[in-house]
Amino acid sequence: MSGLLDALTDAVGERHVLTEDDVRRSYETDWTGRFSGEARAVVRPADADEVAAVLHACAAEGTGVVPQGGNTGLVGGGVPAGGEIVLSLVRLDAIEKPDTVARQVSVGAGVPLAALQERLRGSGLAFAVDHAARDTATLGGMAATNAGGARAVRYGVMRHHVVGLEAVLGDGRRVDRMEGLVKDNAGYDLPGLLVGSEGTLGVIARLRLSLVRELTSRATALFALADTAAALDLLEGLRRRLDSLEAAEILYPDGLDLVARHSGARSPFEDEHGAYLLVECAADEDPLDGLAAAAEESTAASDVAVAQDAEQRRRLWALREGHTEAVSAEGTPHKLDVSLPLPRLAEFESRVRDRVAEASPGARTILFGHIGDGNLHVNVLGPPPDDDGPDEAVLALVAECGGSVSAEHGIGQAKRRWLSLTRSDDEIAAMVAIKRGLDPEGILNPAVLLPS
Ligand code: 2HG
Ligand code: ZN
Repeated sequence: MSGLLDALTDAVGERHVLTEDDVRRSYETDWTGRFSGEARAVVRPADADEVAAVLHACAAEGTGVVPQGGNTGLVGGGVPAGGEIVLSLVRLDAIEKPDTVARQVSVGAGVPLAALQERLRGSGLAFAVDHAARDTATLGGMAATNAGGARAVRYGVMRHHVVGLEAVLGDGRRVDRMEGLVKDNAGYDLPGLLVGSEGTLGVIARLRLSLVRELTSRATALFALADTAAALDLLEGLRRRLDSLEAAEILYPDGLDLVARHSGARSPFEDEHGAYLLVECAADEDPLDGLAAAAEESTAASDVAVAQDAEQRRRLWALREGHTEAVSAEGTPHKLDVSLPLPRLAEFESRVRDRVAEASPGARTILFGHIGDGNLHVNVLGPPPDDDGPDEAVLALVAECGGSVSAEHGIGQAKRRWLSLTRSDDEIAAMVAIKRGLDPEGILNPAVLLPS
């Protein structure tokens, strides 16, 4: 053990090898509190060379390495299962000068999303992917998990905005594709392979990201609806008419009650409704008239609250973004982040609560999510963290409905058992072959994603 610690100290310096119990603790448990394991040490390299030195030291000892960004993950993908080294990327926090012609920027893997947003504000350029954990989630972690978020309905997910990256593979070899070539068909897309690989193939040290135009006018509205089918109906009309549609988020009354209880944020409607659709449009010119006209054309909504200023917009978003914290304030949730084909989404929503109740009588099932992408967040409260019953019930229904067991959070430790529900044996065998090719010693995130 001391041989490994000495080698890690040589690699990153004594100050950045953390071994004290209380210092390690915040790196050892994921945001949900459901996944936790003891790390042998937490190491914090400063650049790709130091990352490579850490991997080399761990490979020599056969010790697993868990890459970690801001530790906002929700599936145990960035915390140890027990005995690994946590490789924290937070010191790789440089943001280079954006290239305004290419509309690209190079960033260190440890840059928090909000830091990039702040740096770009007012520049005419913006980063397309956004989500509620923006203050802490790092761009490296977002790339490693192929994060989605609320604007995917317009811009797609992380994968669509990573032009290149610099990474160290499990066997110490390097991938360095930071030139920002939009067109580069010289062989396999190695950066593309690393995006979404959850730290199992390589450690991302830097990223070359594409940017979009900064849009300064926004219109936000919350629609009250009878049910999920009506929300999809309204969404269809809005998409047909509005190029400016940037977010379409579904909420339900029990989730809103929880948010009200824990944050005080209240629904703008007096009556309770079966479902709510939060919609945001962004454009150069004020998109409000277009949104209002499209809404009027639809007969799906029972009521609507339109934000008149930035404060009202913030309040509507607080109803949506307050869900994760409100759920966790009630206990340790089982988080099932799932994707459904849109034509089956309403059916899934109408059946999932009963399925959970059959598996875990008395459990509470809170739903919300990015309906425009067919992405629902199913949060189950009540069953103990180590009871897999509700997870099994939800994911089996997802498979029956033709969906995916992970939409945007990844497989992590949480859903490893169920990868085969939505991936064939041949596909998993191909993934295992890639893993063996890039990480032959199996040291990278060994408890995550693939079957053991
Ligand atoms: C969100 O959309 C995040 O807010 C978290 O993906 C979802 O807490 C969750 O289940
Ligand atoms: Zn989400």
